[in-house]
Amino acid sequence: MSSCLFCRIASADIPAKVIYQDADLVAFEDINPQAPLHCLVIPRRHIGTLNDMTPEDATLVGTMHYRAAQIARERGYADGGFRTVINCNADAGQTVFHIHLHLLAGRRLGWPPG
Ligand code: DGP
Repeated sequence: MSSCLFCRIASADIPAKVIYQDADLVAFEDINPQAPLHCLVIPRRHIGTLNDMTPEDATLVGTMHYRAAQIARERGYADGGFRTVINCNADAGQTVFHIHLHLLAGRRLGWPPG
């Protein structure tokens, strides 16, 4: 059994509020939401950080963004706006070392992020 939290969510070994899933990706609600819509889009395949991406992963990471935009649209946030973020390593605030795309929407988001 994987020790990676998000691998275990992807395999349904640990429960999560899943919004979308297919052969490559899973999207689920963040356990500590920072906006009315805050979900995470992850690849099923373990990739630790953006630093671990290979050229073959580029399409997958693009598809993660496409899926996030689709979820935002389905929830009615496409026109008002939304944000996608991937934190990479400690200084950026990454705490779970399985690449994940945050999708945040439903409130006015500040810039720059803290
Ligand atoms: P980051 O700081 O970018 O590594 O974001 C990790 C996010 O993962 C954070 O917003 C909280 C979320 N998270 C951590 N543990 C769990 C969990 O067990 N379930 C769910 N749904 N989200 C989690």
